Amino acid sequence: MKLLTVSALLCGLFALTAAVEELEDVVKRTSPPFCTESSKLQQRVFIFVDKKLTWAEAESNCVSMGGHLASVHSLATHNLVRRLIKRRANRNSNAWIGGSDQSWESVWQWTDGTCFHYNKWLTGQPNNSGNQDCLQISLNGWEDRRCSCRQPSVCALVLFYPLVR
Ligand SMILES: [Ca+2]
Ligand SMILES: [Ca+2]
Repeated sequence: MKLLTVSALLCGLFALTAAVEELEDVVKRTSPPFCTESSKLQQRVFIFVDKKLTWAEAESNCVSMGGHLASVHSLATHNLVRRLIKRRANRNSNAWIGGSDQSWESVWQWTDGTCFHYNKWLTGQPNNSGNQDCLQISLNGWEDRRCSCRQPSVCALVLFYPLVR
């Protein structure tokens, strides 16, 4: 019921971009200095964008909706995003999510500022082949890919911040 209500609300807001998706109870505790820890206190909604964009264009598109490319902090979230892609794309499409090592090679960061603790790299990845700095979520895991490639993407919008006393 909650999902339907939220979906209806967000569909109204973001009908141009994509269908609104799954809710996830996630994460956020402030933890200086470089990244923010996740917690179960935050709700996010994931949106599949079936337009072929570069990684930077995809992030800008997410920001224009008030979010970022999705960060993924658990196998459960990875699986949730994969289910979303399968359902919305009607195929097992690859997609951009919010990780990159553009700032420092081999130091992966999420565009939403959360800490990059969890990963689901496929065997042999990331390999930086031909200078690959952006994170693609593939069917069974993650790969680094050239940021200029164009493909669908997954945004995440924070719906709820708990009150901090
Ligand atoms: Ca790289
Ligand atoms: Ca690669």
